[in-house]
Parts: sequence; structure tokens; C-alpha cells
Amino acid sequence: MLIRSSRNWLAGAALLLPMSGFAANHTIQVGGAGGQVFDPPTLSIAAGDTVTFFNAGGFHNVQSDPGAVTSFRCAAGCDGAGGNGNLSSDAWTATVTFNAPGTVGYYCEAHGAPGEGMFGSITVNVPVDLQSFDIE
Ligand SMILES: [Cu+2]
Repeated sequence: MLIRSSRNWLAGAALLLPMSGFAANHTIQVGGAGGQVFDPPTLSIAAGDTVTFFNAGGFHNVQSDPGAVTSFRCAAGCDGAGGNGNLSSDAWTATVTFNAPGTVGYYCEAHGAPGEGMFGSITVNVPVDLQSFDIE
């Protein structure tokens, strides 16, 4: 059907919102001109958001700290998700979804360790539950 009333269009848009949600994607630069760093080194996101790491130059990967609520090991692909996460100097990108609230530390296995050298952290916050508000 090519012609729809605006009322029907709005109803359709409202139905789509719960499916698309409010998840956002964030980016973290790996290496590059800044050297052996993650930029930004700390990031605050909402549960359900994704983070895309991209290698701007150098021989790097991203490995979550032991015991992290979300674990990952990524470079040109992620371990357990079509890759192995091994260190790579390719211009790779890797996207990780963070569903669990908490702080996730991570590091590059070539140039860092948990909390040392080339490392960073992502704080995953509980999303605000709009349905919990009471209007009195
Ligand atoms: Cu590195």
C-alpha cells in the first residue's frame, strides 16, 4: 500500500520502538597516533549498548580482565564469534555488546595488563526504567 494516513504511520513507528530500543554504539580507538593507548581510556555506557574498537595503527588486540562481567578477546574477529582475538596490525574493527551492568576492564595483550600499560575500562550502567516512575 502506497498511501497511508499519518495516524497509521505513527502507530507503526510506536510499535517499532521496543524492538529497536535505545541501545547506542560507542567507539574506542586502539593505538594509532596516540601510541599504545585506548582513546577514550574510560567510557560510561548503558546496558545493552555496543562498543566498536578500531585499530588505528599498531599490533594490538583487546582482552577483558579476568572475571569481567562481560568477557571478550578481539582484534580481527572475536574469540568464540568467528575469530580468535589474536594480536593483529590489520586495520581491524570489533564490536562487543555489553548487557551486564558493572565495570569491565580490558587491555592489549602486547602492551598492557589488567590496570597497567595499554588498558581501559568501560562502566556499564543500568538503564533508567521509565516504567518505574510514579506520577502523583
Ligand atoms: Cu597494543
